[in-house]
Amino acid sequence: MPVDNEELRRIDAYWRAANYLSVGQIYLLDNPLLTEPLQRAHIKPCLSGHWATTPGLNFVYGHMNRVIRRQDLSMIFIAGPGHGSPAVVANAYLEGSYSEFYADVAQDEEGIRRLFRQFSFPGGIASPAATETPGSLAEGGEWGYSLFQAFGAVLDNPELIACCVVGDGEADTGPLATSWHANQFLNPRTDGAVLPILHLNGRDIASPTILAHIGDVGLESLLLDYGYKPYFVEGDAPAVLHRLMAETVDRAIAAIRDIQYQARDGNERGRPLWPMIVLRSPKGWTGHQAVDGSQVEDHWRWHQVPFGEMEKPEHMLLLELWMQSYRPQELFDADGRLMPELAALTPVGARRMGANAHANGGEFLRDLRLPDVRDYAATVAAPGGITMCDAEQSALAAWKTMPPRMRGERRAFPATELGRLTQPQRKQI
Ligand SMILES: Cc1ncc(C[n+]2csc(CCOP(=O)(O)OP(=O)(O)O)c2C)c(N)n1
Ligand SMILES: [Mg+2]
Repeated sequence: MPVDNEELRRIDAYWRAANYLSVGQIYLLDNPLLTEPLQRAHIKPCLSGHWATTPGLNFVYGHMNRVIRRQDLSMIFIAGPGHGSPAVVANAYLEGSYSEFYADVAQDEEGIRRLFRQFSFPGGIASPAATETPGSLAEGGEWGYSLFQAFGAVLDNPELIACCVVGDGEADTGPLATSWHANQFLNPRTDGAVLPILHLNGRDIASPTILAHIGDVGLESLLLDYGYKPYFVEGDAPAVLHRLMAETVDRAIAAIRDIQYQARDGNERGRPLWPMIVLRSPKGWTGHQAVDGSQVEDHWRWHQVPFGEMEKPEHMLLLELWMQSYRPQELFDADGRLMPELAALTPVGARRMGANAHANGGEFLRDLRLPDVRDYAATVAAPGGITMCDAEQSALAAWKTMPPRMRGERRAFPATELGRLTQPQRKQI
């Protein structure tokens, strides 16, 4: 479906709103709508948080909202760079799911003040995205597991799509580097899909990352060999990138649907090539290029809090100019409510990524009804194990096991199947 300019203009405004709320969470205690000139008393005494990954996460979230709304998708958002929690929280707030979970953080000026104050603050919320963040499965402070979590989430959930942002530094870790192979466990007939977004912002904290520096040709061959068709979205001019991203996301979702339709119609064509997106954007995008004469954009100085020492008037001015550059008066009305034309950009109800039941712990909880282990007590002379064969079948069907040595089919085995195998058969897989 073609993307019209008016829609892109509004997506850009939504992105600015998310960026504004993200900077505010890192810096502000008060004066949330900048209705008066910033003063030291409006700034947190101790600054913490991560900015540089945040504009990229906001960019992806806004574009996923667009495709969810248009195609009525069930999608969850997994942030590998979960240290960019200001983005995850800002988007849950903008779509309304945050205020539904936390009524005191309402969608008005006082709610924005509380949203800002609570971030990484005594008695408030953690600095990384965590399970307390609506729609967040990950404990985002721990780097490296996002992709594997995404694949786990879609097993046996044929309608679900997990959008998983992978940081390029994260991609250099052992757990993440091996998780690419998890697409081999997906059955497009019975499982959902993962849409990985490899976010190449060039660095982890300070060091250049491997995948950002092997060139597009090398990266494409690597990803193709892993079973992905990468679509590249690269640049730093927002207007250009919004169009490219919107068109690319549409193509990627169409490719996922094609793989699933073929498989579900019984027309599997061998191992599918799953779509993914490579997003190359600057680290610290939309912030200042330099502070005190030192480069910060696209630089490690942007990774956490780009500048402190807020008693310096020139730093106060930098912060004010930075936040005003998002033009908050165009984004929020005088009461602090998101402008209706921007609020209309989010999906509604359970389609909002912050409200999707698949990513909100507890909504799908059911007890695993296992037999009493004491019934299996036995005196053993050497270390042994407890049989799972008699556990209730429905509990075992949900329990997936990936045997480490696989000579046969590459897939996740329900424990029910493993339970039926004889010892020699188990050795075969
Ligand atoms: C297992 C683990 N090791 C180290 C860290 C510390 N850490 C936090 S963010 C970060 C760099 C992240 O780089 P990248 O994935 O490229 O994300 P970016 O911020 O560049 O988007 C590191 C090393 C961590 N959170 N978890
Ligand atoms: Mg990075």
